[in-house]
This record gives sequence, C-alpha cells and structure tokens, in this order.
Amino acid sequence: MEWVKTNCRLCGYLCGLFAQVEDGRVVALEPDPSRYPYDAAIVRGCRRCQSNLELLDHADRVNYPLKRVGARGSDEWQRISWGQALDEIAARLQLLADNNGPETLATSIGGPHSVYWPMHRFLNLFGSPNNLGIGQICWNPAIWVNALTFGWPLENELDPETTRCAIIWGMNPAESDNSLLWRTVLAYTRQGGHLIVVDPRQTRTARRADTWLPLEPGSDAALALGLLHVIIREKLYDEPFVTRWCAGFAELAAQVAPYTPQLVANLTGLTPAVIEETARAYAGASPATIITGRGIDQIGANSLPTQRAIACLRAVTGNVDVPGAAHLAEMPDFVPEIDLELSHLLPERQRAKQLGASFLRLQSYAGYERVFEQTVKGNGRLPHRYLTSAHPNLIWRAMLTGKPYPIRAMIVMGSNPLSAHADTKLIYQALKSLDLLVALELTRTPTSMLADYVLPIAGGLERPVLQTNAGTANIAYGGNSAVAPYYERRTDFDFWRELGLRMGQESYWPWQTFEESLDATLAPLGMSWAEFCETGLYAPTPTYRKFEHCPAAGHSPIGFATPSGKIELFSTVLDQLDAEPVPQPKPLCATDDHYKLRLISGARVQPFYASAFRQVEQLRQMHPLPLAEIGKETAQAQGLVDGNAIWVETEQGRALFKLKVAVMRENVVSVEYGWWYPELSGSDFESGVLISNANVLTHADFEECEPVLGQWQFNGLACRIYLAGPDELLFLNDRNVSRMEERAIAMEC
Ligand SMILES: Nc1nc2c(c(=O)[nH]1)N[C@H]1C(S)=C(S)[C@@H](COP(=O)(O)OP(=O)(O)OC[C@H]3O[C@@H](n4cnc5c(=O)[nH]c(N)nc54)[C@H](O)[C@@H]3O)O[C@H]1N2
Ligand SMILES: Nc1nc2c(c(=O)[nH]1)N[C@H]1C(S)=C(S)[C@@H](COP(=O)(O)OP(=O)(O)OC[C@H]3O[C@@H](n4cnc5c(=O)[nH]c(N)nc54)[C@H](O)[C@@H]3O)O[C@H]1N2
Ligand code: SF4
Ligand SMILES: [Mo]
Repeated sequence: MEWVKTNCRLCGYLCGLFAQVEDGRVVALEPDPSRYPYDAAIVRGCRRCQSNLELLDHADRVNYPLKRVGARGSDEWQRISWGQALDEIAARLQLLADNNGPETLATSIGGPHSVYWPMHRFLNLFGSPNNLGIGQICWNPAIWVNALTFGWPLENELDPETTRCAIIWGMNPAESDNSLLWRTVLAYTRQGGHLIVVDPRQTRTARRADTWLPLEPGSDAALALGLLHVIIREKLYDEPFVTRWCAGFAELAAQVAPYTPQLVANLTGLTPAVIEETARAYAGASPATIITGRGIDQIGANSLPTQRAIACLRAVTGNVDVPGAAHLAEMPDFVPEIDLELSHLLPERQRAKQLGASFLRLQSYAGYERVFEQTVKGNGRLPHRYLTSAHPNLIWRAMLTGKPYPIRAMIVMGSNPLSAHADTKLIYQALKSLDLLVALELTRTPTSMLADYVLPIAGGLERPVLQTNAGTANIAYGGNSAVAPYYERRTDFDFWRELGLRMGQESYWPWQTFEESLDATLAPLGMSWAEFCETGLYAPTPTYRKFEHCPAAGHSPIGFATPSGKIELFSTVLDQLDAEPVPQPKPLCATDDHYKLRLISGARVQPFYASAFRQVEQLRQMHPLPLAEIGKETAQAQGLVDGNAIWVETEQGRALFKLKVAVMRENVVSVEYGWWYPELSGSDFESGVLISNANVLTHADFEECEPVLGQWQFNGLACRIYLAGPDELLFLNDRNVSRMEERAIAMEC
C-alpha cells in the first residue's frame, strides 16, 4: 500500500491529489494541498472528485478493443486485440485514402479532455485538413478577437486584493467552475468587491452581484456598444492611454454614437439607467476586469461583435496588461503545441480542401497565416488546432452527400458529437452512413455505440496529464498517473503513434511512450517529466505592461503585435478581409406567434460535465433528470408549474425536460445540455440520445453561421414550450429501466 501524487481528470482543472494504491488499484483519494489548487477544501467540496473511484472500474467502461459485429448501433461486439484493431483500421484508412484522397478522413475532438497534438501530428502527416472541434463556440472567438485587437490572447484576472470592479459576462462559475475561480469570486464579493453579472438568468453567480443585468439572450453586442457610448460621451475613458496606445478611436466613437442608453434599452430589455450606471462603475474603477463565458460565444452572428466590443471596453479604459484586470499572455518557454503538431507538413493543396476554407474569412489556414504574420513579429505563434478546424456542418453534409468530396471515415477522440454538436439528427444520419467510424473512448456513449471500432482509452488516474492551454500562455500544469491502465486500456498518444507507425510515419514518432514525449516537451526548461511532477506547475511570475518595454536603449517600445503596432479598436485585418472593422450588432433571431420564447440551450450544471457522468450512480442521484427553467410569469401565462414534464420545441425538433420555475428574464427558456439515458439499451439506447438532448433543438447550417469565424447559435433561438403527456411524465419520474424503455419506444422526438 502506498500514497502517490496524481491528478484528478474529471474537469479541466486537474486538481492535485494523493492516491492510495493497493496491488495496482486506487483505493482512496485525498487532496494534495501542496499542488494546484493549493486548498484541500476546494477538492473536498467538489461533488465530482470522489466519483473517480467508481469511474475507474465502472460497468460501462470500455476495457478491451471492440469490433462491431451486428448492424451499426446494435451494440453487438467482438473483443479483438490492439494489434488486430490497429492493423485493420490502418488498412481500411489506406484504401479509403487511395480511392478518395486523404481528406476523406475527418476527426472530431471535444473539450480539453486529453492531449490533442498527437492526433494533429498524425492527421498532418496523413494529409487531411478536416479536424472538427468545438472551438468555434468555445474558446476560439476570444483567442481570435484578442489576437486581432491586442496581437495576442489575454488572460482575464480577478484578484480580491487589487481588482476594483468586475463584470462577469455570460459566464456562471458557480456551476461551471468547482475550483479556484469560483472561490476567488466568493472571496472578492465577501470583501465588498464590486460585481456586475450579465446573464438572462439569476444564477448563483448573479446572486453574489451588486448589479444583475438580465438582458435578452443574444443582445450582448448592443449592450457593449451602449456601455462604450456612455464611456465616450461622458469622457470616462483613459485619454492618455487611448492617445498613446490605441488606433481607430475616432471610428469606434462614430460607430457607438447612435447606441444611446435608450436605444440599447430597447434592444436589450434593460433600463437606460442601469446601462449608464454599469458604464460608470466599470470605467470609474481601476483596475477593472471583464470575464467572459460561453453565454456570448454561442450567440451566432453576434458573438464576434460582442467579443470585439468587449475588447474595446478593456482597451479604452486602459485595462490591458495590468494586474487585477488582464494579462497579455506569453509564448511558452517549453515546446509549444504548434511545434508538436507539425502543421507545416500539411501540403498547401490539402489545406485548400479544408471544409469551410473558401467561405470563412479567418477560420481557415489562410486566415491563420494572415494573423500569424503579425503575431510572429511579437514572437507569438498561435496554436493551430482550433483556429484551423473545419466547419462541422460541412463535414456532416459531406458524409451524407459526397459533396464537395466524400468524407467516408471519422475518428472520434475525447468528444461526443451526438451530444455536443448542433443538429443531432443530421449527425446521427451522417455517422450511420460512414464506411469507417472509430471511437477512442472511456465509456459507452451514444457516439461510440455507432462505431465500427471502439478503443479503450486510459482515463483519469491511469495516465500522465500535461495541460498547456494549447500554447497560448506560458503555463503548464498536471502530473503523473497513479496506476498503470486497468485491463487493456491505453493512452490516446499510444493509439496515434501506433497508427502512424503502420502508415509510414516511423521517423516522426521518436518517442516510445507518452512520458518520453513529455520529457521532450519540457526539455527547454531543463526539467524532466519526473521532476515536473513534483510540483505539477510551471508558471513564471507574469510581467505586465510589456508593450512599454524597449528592446534596447534608444529603441521605441515594442507595442502590440498588430499591423499598426497599437491596440486596434478599428481592426486593419478585418477591414482587409472585407469584414466589419468596428463591432456591429446583428438583428436577433426572429420570434413569431408560434415560437414566442427565446432558448438558452446549454447552461452548465454540477455535478455533470457536458454529456459525461450520467451513468455514475452517485452523481446521477444528485441530479437525476434534465431540467428546463422558465420565469414565474412565463409559467403562469402557459399554465405550467414546477415539476411538469414539458416539451421544448424549435423549428428543428423537440426535447423533453422537467420544469423548474426560476428567477430569470421572462419569455426565456433555459435547458440543460448533454442529457442522454445510459440506462437504456439496444435501439432504446440510440433513441435515448434524442429524447432530452438540447442539440435536437439546434442547428449549425453553414449558410446561417457567422461569416468570419463560423459560429453557430446555441443561445437566443426562437422556441415554444408545452405540457407533455402522462407517459412522458412517467418516463421522467419512474426510473424503472424496463418501463422507461417501453415508454421511450412510444415517444416521438
Ligand atoms: N459543471 C460543468 N462545468 C463545466 C462544463 C460542464 O459541462 N459542466 N463545461 C466546461 C466547458 S466545456 C466550458 S466551455 C465552460 C463554460 O463555462 P460558462 O461560460 O460558465 O458556461 P455556461 O454555464 O454555459 O454559462 C453561460 C451563462 O451564460 C448565460 N447566457 C446564455 N445566453 C446568454 C446570452 O445571450 N447573453 C449572456 N450575457 N448570457 C447568456 C447562461 O444563462 C449561463 O448562466 O464550463 C466548463 N465547466
Ligand atoms: N447545446 C449546447 N451544445 C454545446 C454546448 C452548449 O453550451 N450548448 N457547449 C459546447 C462546448 S463549450 C463544449 S466544450 C462541448 C463539449 O463537447 P465534448 O467535449 O464533445 O463533450 P463531452 O460530453 O464531455 O464528451 C467528451 C467525451 O470524451 C471522453 N473522454 C474523456 N476523457 C478522455 C480522454 O482522455 N481520451 C478520450 N479519447 N476520451 C475521453 C468522455 O468519456 C466523453 O464521452 O459541447 C458543446 N456543445
Ligand atoms: S474541480 Fe473537482 S472535478 Fe475538477 S479537477 Fe478538481 S477535483 Fe476534479
Ligand atoms: Mo467548452
């Protein structure tokens, strides 16, 4: 029996743990207060952490390579060896590439569950530009916008000691963050720190705020322009900073001039007074921070102008590269992801085939190169993987139609597209039509159940983990595995390396193990992987106001890595790309007599993480059913009460939820995302992914996506709700599996 240092992997924070190990099995877990988040209380308070033990050997885990033997989705498998699985996958991929070109292989990645560079390395050497991810509606918009505006990504800061005003905008760390940020928000507000929350729902975060702004979903760009209007009209901006460091102030001022508090009140549903007070509170405090979340990255065409307007708010108030406001991140001192990906080896003719490249102005290899030219002058090289990912909707369509060319194979890694991507029914048809679908997975999921091969991946506590923010910052954290993988599970790295070796990539995979590749990654620090694991963190003290530094005596300051060398309120790059150089709000999605309400499809809830953990009994007991929230007046108007089973319907389809009446903006419906019913089996298992899935209600039709970065819309869609029948109520309330299965068959989704 021994205690070993390891890390939790059940969300992106990778909290430091001690694992008690007996005969190669983890039998107990304790927080390690000497490593991140340096506070045993945070880990003890985490509702998910202890379920690591249940998950390590859960009945739904994949333990051996599986090959499909029945019809696709029938859940009939043959256990095979890793060698056989890899040989067969390599042979089938080669045949498909010979017939259709290597672009016929697409990959799907999800949130930060694993290291993705080995996949990119394989894909670049294989020759496919068609990786799809969730970047467009997760962290891309902020990376792109901050790179355009400031020359590099920003890390927003909140410090109870120094921050004087904080706006949390479209983010709910009370549910989405179990860790240090939420604890910091609590400490900040306890000390009397001024907090403003912009969110249609009165979340637990909003309840800590001095001011809660329950705006109409999707109207955020108008609000940001309204705040800029007041700040400029009342001369609350930092004039010396703007004069010295910002370009395009006159154009921005002209753009925001029409956005008076009254107009913005009409557009957002807020009052003119609260808009003015918010502008004065933010601009009047220094330092002041704005922390943004998915609420504004998932509003389709309004995401880009919102992020841009918020970047302008930070800039005109001088809250850039200042402690307690925002830090301009730096390139890693270790080997960055971009160098591990080998993106330069993907030939130009293959890059040009990326699905989406010919339509989207920035989200493509060409767009990446355009911004690369300027950031590289500031010694920065942005990561490739999310910024060049293909548009998912075009991939699903190419699978179904063969146009513009056939996509016949997909490898899914750390993602569950049937749950996470818009338009579940389209994806279902598309995946079912493939010649080859491979899932690298921990558990049985709706997506992996459709696969030809499911490969058992080593999860939390079974493999080393090094998180590097994809190379956008000089930070690395993580640590070692506690035990060797159970059964025949292997790391994602092993899969890609072994496949690469079978496909002529020998010279590019010099490391035998994942650990060896980590030694190589950390080598520039003069540190081995084993040494790194002792502290589990590399984060040099940040430096601020770097733009003022002079490289040598007599030289001018380095400024910002933008074409003008200044912060670009007016974006030269967007202008050259024929996109709007100053932020311009777009009309909201139209509602009508039939679809009168507005939908938020995906507010996070504890203890779940996207579609994960519904099968973990101790977590499911805490939150057994999918909830939809509406305000009191909306409920009364519809004759609905708490606990009703309701259908939420959009033009796309309908999904079943249990109703909860909550404090929030009226005429808005907020549903949880990621719901499926792992307890159902066979064909009911498949239908289980449709019943309460928020993404049955959404779509990402390419023609309607944002034309620069390609965002689709998860929030602000037109919808309606109505009472479901008695069988649907019983389906939700009666957890007897065979009765659930009978009712699932009868349900039409
Ligand atoms: N428990 C849990 N934690 C998670 C995750 C999880 O699935 N579960 N997922 C992780 C991932 S991948 C991510 S990206 C982060 C996301 O973390 P957050 O950004 O905190 O995610 P959300 O809960 O979606 O918060 C968005 C908030 O925006 C609000 N909102 C919706 N529409 C609008 C709008 O139009 N305007 C504004 N201003 N607000 C709006 C919602 O009501 C919600 O409260 O969380 C991570 N943490
Ligand atoms: N309607 C709606 N849809 C959304 C969102 C929303 O707010 N609303 N949010 C979007 C956002 S921000 C995100 S980030 C995505 C999340 O999308 P995903 O990341 O695709 O969602 P998950 O359900 O977490 O699926 C991850 C899968 O990876 C597996 N996994 C975990 N660890 C590993 C590993 O180490 N290796 C491998 N190979 N697999 C692993 C898990 O078992 C799980 O099945 O969802 C997006 N979709
Ligand atoms: S916050 Fe909880 S689930 Fe996330 S890594 Fe830490 S202990 Fe694990
Ligand atoms: Mo995300």
